Amino acid sequence: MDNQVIDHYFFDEPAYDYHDRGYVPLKVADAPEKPLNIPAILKPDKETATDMYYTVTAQTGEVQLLPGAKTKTWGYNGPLLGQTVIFKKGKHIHLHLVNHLPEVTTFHWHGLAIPGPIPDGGCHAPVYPGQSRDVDFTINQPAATVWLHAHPCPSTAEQVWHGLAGLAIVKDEHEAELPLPHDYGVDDIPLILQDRRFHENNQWDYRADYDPDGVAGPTAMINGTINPYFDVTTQKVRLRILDGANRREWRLHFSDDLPFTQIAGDLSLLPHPVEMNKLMITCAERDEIIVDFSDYHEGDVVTLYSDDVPLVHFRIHDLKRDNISIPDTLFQTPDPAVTPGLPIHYVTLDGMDESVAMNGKKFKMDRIDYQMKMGDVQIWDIENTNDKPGMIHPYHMHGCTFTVLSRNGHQPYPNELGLKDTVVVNPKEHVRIKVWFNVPGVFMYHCHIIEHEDGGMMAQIKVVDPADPNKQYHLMDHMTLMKAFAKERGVSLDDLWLGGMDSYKKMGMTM
Ligand SMILES: [Cu+2]
Repeated sequence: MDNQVIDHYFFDEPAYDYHDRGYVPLKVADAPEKPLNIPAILKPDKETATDMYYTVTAQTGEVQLLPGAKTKTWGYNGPLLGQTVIFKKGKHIHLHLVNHLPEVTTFHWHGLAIPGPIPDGGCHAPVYPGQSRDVDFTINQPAATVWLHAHPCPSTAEQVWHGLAGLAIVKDEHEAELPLPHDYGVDDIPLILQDRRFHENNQWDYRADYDPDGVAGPTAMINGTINPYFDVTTQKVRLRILDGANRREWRLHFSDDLPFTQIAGDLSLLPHPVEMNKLMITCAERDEIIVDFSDYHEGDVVTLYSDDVPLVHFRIHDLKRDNISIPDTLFQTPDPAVTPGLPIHYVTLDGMDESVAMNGKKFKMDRIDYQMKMGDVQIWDIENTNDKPGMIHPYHMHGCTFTVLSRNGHQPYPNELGLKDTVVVNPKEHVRIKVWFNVPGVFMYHCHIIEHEDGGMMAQIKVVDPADPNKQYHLMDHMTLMKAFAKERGVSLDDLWLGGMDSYKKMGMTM
C-alpha cells in the first residue's frame, strides 16, 4: 500500500452546495448528547444447517428523538429503521414479510443479488396493510453492507422518510478470515446517515418539506439518534456507513483531520485499502472505513463531521489493544470479459424538478425498457445530461453487480474499485460501468435521490434466464398502487397526494 493520504473528496465540491430550490445546510442539533443507537441483530425464527427463517414486520411507532414530544415514526420490527439482518453466503433465506402499516409497502433488499421482481421487493411486490408475503432466495455474493428499504412507487421517498430503512450485512468466509474488526456493536459499527426537519411537536411532515429534487432537513439523524456519541473501547473501529438520506450527500471528516482507511464500498471489499481523511458518500452508497484511535487517550473526544456540523462524537475510553493490521490486499474484484457482440448501452439521466426522466422517458411500471441475458456482461454508459452545477444523480441498479470503468474517460475514484450497485454521476459526466446479472427477473434502475426515482427517473430491465427464456412476469402498474393509497388514506384519487405523482401531473402526464 502506498501511504499517501487522500485529502480531497474527488468531487467538484462547490457543485454540491447548489440546489435548485435551496440547498438545506445541516445545523448543529439542539438536543443533548445521547448514546448512538446500535440496531439489534435480527434473530432468526428458525435456523437449520442450510436455511434461515426471519420475520420482518413493517410497523408504526414513536421515538424520543428530541426533548419533549415523541416523534411518530415507521420502522421494521421496531418503531424506527430496522434490526440488522446478517446474511451468510450460501444460506437459503426465507423471509416472512408482514405489513402492519396503514398503507401498502414493499420490502426491497438494496444490494442483494436475488431474483426480481418479487424477492427483490421493488414496486411489483406490494404487501397490503394487514397482509404478508413470503419470499425465499439464496445468498450468493461476497461480503458487503447492504440494506432494506420500502420501494412502493411512487411513495418510496415518503416511506423511507417515515423510517423504513434498515441495515443488512452479507458475510462470507474470505472476509471473516481477514484481520479486520468483526465484533458488531463493539468495533464493527453501522452508521446510517439521514437528515430530517422537525416541525411542531417534534413531528416530521413530508408533504410540507416536499421538493421534487429531494427532501432534506437541517438535522442529522444517525441510526435514528440525534446528536449521538459512541464509547470507543478498541483501538480500531470499523464503521459501516450507509447514506440513507433521501437526497443528501455527506462530506465526512474527523476532528484533527484524523486519517482513516476505506476497506469496502457498496458490494465488496476494495482490492486495496485507501488512506484518506475526507470521504464523500452519496445517496444509497455504502462505504466501510477503519478508524485508528490509538493515538488518543481516555477522556478524549474525536468527532465525525459533515462539513462543519458534528455527526457523531467518539468518546475515547481505556482502549483495548488489538492486533488488527489491515492487509495490503483485501479482495480480487471480479473482472469478467464483456460478452462479444454486445454494444455499449447508453442511459441518460435527464432533467431536474418535475421534469426528471431517463432516456427522455418517465418510468412506467408495466413497461420493460431493456433486456439482457443472465450471465452476459455489458458496458453501460451512464450520462448526467444536466449542465447546471450541483445536480448529481446517484445511479443505482437492482439485482446486478457492476464495476466502474471510467469517468469521462478518466480512471474511476480510488475508492470505487470494488463491486458497486450505486455510482454518482456528476453534471455533464459519462460514467462507464461493466454490468452483469447472475439472477433472472425484472429489475429497476434509477436515480437514488429518492424523489427523482418517484418522479420518473427510472427504467426497468428484464433479465432472461437462458434455461427459461419465455418466463413471463406479472407487472404492477401505477394506477393499481395509487388506488390502493387513495383507499387506505380515505381520499379520492383526485385528492390523493404522493410526491412522485405530483411530478407526472405537473408535466401533464398520467402514470
Ligand atoms: Cu437524480
